[in-house]
Amino acid sequence: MFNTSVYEKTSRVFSSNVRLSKRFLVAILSAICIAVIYIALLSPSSRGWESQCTDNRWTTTNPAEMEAAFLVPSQFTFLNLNTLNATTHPKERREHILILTPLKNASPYLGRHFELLDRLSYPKELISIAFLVSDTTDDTVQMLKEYADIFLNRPNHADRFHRIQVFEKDFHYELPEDKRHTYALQPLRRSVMARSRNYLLNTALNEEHSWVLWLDVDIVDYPETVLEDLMSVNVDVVVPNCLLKREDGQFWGYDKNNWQETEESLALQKDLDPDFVFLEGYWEFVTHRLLLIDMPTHLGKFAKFPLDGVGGTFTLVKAQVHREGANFPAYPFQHQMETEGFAKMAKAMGFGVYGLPGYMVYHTTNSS
Ligand SMILES: Nc1nc2c(ncn2[C@@H]2O[C@H](COP(=O)(O)OP(=O)(O)OP(=O)(O)O)[C@@H](O)[C@H]2O)c(=O)[nH]1
Ligand SMILES: [Mg+2]
Repeated sequence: MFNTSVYEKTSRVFSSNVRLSKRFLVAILSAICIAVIYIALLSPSSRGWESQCTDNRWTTTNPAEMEAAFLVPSQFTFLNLNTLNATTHPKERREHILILTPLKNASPYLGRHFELLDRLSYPKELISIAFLVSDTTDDTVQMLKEYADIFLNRPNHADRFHRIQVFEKDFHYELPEDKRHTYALQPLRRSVMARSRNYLLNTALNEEHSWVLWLDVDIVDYPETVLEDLMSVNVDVVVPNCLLKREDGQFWGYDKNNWQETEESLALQKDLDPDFVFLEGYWEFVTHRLLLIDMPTHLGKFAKFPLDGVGGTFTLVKAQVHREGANFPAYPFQHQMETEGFAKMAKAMGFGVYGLPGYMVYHTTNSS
């Protein structure tokens, strides 16, 4: 016989068990939700730290170290930028210079590059060096770490550079070595170089720097006093004459991106599409500009000529020029891109751009 009271009792116990396990389930689900929300909103990776860190080979991925690195206390800073100048007394006034070099597969040149930097007569404690390495397949980054280790840890403090930084940013731009100087590919190549230079500049320039030197890694000779010499010219942007030392001992003009507009070159530009990019040193299109390498060299080292375009092999810039916004256009600006576009931009902003045909620096020979 069916016992109703037992049934009722059992069903009461059963339903209270169901209520209990429902509560348990709700509790578990809530705990899971809270954990998920914590992970999604509060964990380090959600604050963009992981992506920032993994961007950089040298940065730890250990969460505790990341916390320590990024959880710095909030800060207040007051800086009087009015006193930050680039003057003709750079050593006395302790003016810092930032030497910037974009790099790609540069390991064969790094030894000589650091040897020349080491020889500079400008005080090392006023020199910061920064590299931007892109799309590299050789051991450039490893070598830079080793050089940085040497030059930052020398026993004598006066022999140590102030700072060495290496940044890596890939643009996935691959071009066969034999096509690098092909005319039709130059706007694309120059646009990638412009982006590299802008990344480097925007990452490395800080409130210490009065001067910026753009220096290609394959410049193989220049005078020890080059920084003081170029600073003494006291103009916003200045370039020496970059020649190529040939194996037979002769010298040829190398950096054709240092130039002055002429009446003919300006007339030519009037009828062209604004997006047409002028390139120097190509028979495919004659620009009629006056190149620094063709200017008189017998007037002395410091005879200066106004320029409208510069290259990046060896270019000294008062940091103020970059700070005020002149950078490297990755698009056609007044028919120019990258370093030549930078010169055009600096001129448009009212800065002075000059070249010294009698002051020589030398590019490596193994160039097309
Ligand atoms: N970041 C970056 N640097 C590059 C790239 N290509 C060249 N570089 C670096 O930019 C500087 C100038 O490049 P070069 O290849 O010497 O250019 P160039 O002097 O016009 O050409 P060469 O006659 O072959 O020397 C050097 O320091 C190179 O290592 C690139 O795609 N990305
Ligand atoms: Mg070169």
